Amino acid sequence: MADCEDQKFSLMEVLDTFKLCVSEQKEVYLQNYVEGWRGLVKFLNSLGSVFGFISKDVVNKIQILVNYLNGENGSQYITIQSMVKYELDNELVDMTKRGRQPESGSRTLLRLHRALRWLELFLERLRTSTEDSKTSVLCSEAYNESLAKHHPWVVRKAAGMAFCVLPGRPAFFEVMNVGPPDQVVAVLGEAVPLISEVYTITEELYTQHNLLDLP
Ligand code: 1PX
Repeated sequence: MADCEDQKFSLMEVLDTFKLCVSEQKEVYLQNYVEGWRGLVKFLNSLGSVFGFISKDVVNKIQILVNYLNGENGSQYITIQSMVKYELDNELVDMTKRGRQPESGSRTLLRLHRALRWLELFLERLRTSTEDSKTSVLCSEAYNESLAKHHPWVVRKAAGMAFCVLPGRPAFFEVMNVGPPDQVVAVLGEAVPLISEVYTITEELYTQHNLLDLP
């Protein structure tokens, strides 16, 4: 029973995790970042097996990062800033094509980082949506503006098909588990700037080190 409860998504929980992500020095804690993504995976899983191929990819990427965090050089992976520095200083990142380091923390996090932009755009659209808005439309607009440009045709096609079976806005709000629609909108109003802050800090870090196109 307790396990079942553990699996239940709550937007508040994700919000709390993202709140803990950013340090006073504006560094991003990898542990909290990964926890935030774990929460989002719970949400995806509660939408049904059509989304399985997406959550599988996220779980795989979370696992790669967790392995670094728990590995012998875990102390270098406390923040994404320290991770990037450590991996670059030690030539642990494939910069132009995948080779000796195909699963560096930096390239793995970049995939989640791009997806975070999708999430930011999607949640903002959801926040300002009206009762008759279609989640599938909001979702694909956000996708086309962000992640889609990094995905090959076949992934875009599969994503588009998954969007079509998204529940409608009322059911979607229900799964978020925060109460009536006006409360969902209020929580989204809190969540979007937080996610946006984490996104911006990461984007600046990756821009500064010229890492936005890691293979
Ligand atoms: C309160 C609402 C919360 C909604 C939470 C939903 C979380 C969804 C998270 C989606 C994360 C997608 C991560 C994708 C990472 C990625 O780009 N991976 C690709 C590249 O990886 P590689 O290692 O090969 O370089 C990989 O090819 C991806 C495969 C899976 C397909 C990804 C489709 C992404 C669609 C995003 C929208 C999700 C819609 C969820 C509906 C709520």
